[in-house]
Amino acid sequence: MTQFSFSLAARSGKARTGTISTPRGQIRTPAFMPVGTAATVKGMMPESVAETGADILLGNTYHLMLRPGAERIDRLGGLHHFMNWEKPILTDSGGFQVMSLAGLRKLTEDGVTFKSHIDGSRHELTPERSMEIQRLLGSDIVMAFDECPALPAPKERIAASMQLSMRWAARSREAFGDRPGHALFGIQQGGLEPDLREESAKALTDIGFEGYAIGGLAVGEGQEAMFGCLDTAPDMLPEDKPRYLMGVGKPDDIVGAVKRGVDMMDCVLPSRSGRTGQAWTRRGQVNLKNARHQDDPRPLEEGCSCPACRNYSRAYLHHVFRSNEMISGMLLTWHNLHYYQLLMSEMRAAIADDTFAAFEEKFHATRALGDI
Ligand code: PRF
Ligand code: ZN
Repeated sequence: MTQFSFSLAARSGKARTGTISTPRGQIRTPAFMPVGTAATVKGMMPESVAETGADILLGNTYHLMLRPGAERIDRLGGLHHFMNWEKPILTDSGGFQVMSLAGLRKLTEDGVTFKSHIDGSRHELTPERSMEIQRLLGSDIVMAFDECPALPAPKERIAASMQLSMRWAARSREAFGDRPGHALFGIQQGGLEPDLREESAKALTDIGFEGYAIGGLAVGEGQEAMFGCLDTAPDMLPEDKPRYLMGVGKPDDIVGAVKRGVDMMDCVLPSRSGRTGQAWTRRGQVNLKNARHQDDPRPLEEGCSCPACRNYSRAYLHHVFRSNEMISGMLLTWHNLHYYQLLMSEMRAAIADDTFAAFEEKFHATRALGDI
């Protein structure tokens, strides 16, 4: 059986391209993971998600433990079978979602207790329970249980939270055990403080993980501050392991992160904005809600091979959005995920050719032209 492994094929500056191999298939890096929170990428059939070029999806411990329940998914054959996605799945560990979604929360050394945002019922998550849930789901890449403090926060608060996350990382490693073909990723924390990021990276590498995530960013600090942190944070993590920037981002965030040595990312943006009439193209963001599209027979993006652009006009996409038709979110989500995956494949090719700087220049020049 294929074990979990990562091999780097090429670099261009700090940008890297390679392949993660798992028993469920290969993940080409840099990789973008569409978000399938509730065992579905909203508005897309899984085969369509695969057609956009996605090699891996992200699922959520928090949502699935509350509904339909991890034990139930296990009895029904695991998350891959349940949602009809046989390629790799990475699951987030739950702590971040508890902090952003749950009602009434209590954080202790042991873990976090909280009230469900769905029905108000009480639940507990600890590193051990998070590892158990992610095992029941059948996740291929399991994330360590961590805490992500809201920024800005005083440095002492960020330091204490990071140190708690590092103790939880050690408990996650212990509870995960030995599971050939499955990987456990540690999560670096430490806010925007380089010395705390260093301390966190050292704690994680001492424990030892199959991959390393950069957590605690894209929480409202802005792109400049995030890039400032990413100028050094990826270099603190082992070179021979995948680096995953959690919850990022817009297309220009993704290009900037890859430039700084990030290999994997996930974000709800392409799917969520598809449901609110927002499209992402080479020329930047397009709002299909805008009346300027109502008589426009042209496709959303000239030259795009996705079904929304091949078969429909801007006028139609505008009409179905205005009419609240389900196909609106379906078509725009498809286009957005297609564009994100195209962006990733172009970056992989540019890194392989060692022309990433030229790619980046063209990426920004095309966006500067604006829509139309
Ligand atoms: N930790 C976890 N999940 C996350 C984050 C984190 O810090 C972020 C931060 N952008 C998104 N998702 N476990
Ligand atoms: Zn398209």
